[in-house]
Amino acid sequence: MAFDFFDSLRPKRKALDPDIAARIPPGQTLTEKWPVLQYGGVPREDLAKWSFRIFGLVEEPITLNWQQFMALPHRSYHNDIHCVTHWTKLNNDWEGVPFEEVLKLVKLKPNATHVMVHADINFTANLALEELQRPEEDGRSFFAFKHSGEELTMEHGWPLRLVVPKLYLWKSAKWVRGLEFMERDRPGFWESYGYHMHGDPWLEERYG
Ligand SMILES: Nc1nc2c(c(=O)[nH]1)N[C@H]1C(S)=C(S)[C@@H](COP(=O)(O)O)O[C@H]1N2
Ligand SMILES: [Mo]
Repeated sequence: MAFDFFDSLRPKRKALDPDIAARIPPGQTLTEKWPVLQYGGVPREDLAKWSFRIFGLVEEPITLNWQQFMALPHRSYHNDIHCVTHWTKLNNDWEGVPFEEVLKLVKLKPNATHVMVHADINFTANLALEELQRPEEDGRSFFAFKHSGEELTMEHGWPLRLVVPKLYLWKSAKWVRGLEFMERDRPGFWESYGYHMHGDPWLEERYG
């Protein structure tokens, strides 16, 4: 092929370390920054009025206030996040409440198989219960309140967001306010606009 002068001027993409490359799902590009994405505005949360509701197919629905939620056990997590808009951000350090600790607060009815995550402002995301109960090595879901040692910023979900590390980030509802247990899958907000019901970045489950 002839020497392409213009091509020779383009910055060459640095070859990625194979260990890093193996962590980038198909169709994704690395970002160092953390883009902010949501439908609509950033809610003004008020911790004094904040509540977290667990309802649907549970024996006894419960509502926790902020103090009660924060009294649950905390853990740190390290993971990579993948947005359906093609960016991947590696090595996120989080502090959060394990999903399984929240699940312990209720007794599920035997027909509960799916969860609708409810968040401000009128945001929902659907998940299979199974997805939230993956083994530790597969990446556990959690309710994050810190990133990089700092409280979440308002745009990234302060005071609390869900993090579902194995799925595209749209499932990781910011400003999360509750869980509704269901007997079948139902589309959440983005899913009702054509996003995939599951959303595995490794399978490129972007649109349904
Ligand atoms: N409450 C709420 N959570 C949300 C959304 C939203 O519109 N509302 N958007 C989702 C989408 S589409 C993405 S890509 C991620 C973006 O998270 P980030 O802004 O922290 O990068 O948040 C998800 N969580
Ligand atoms: Mo998104």
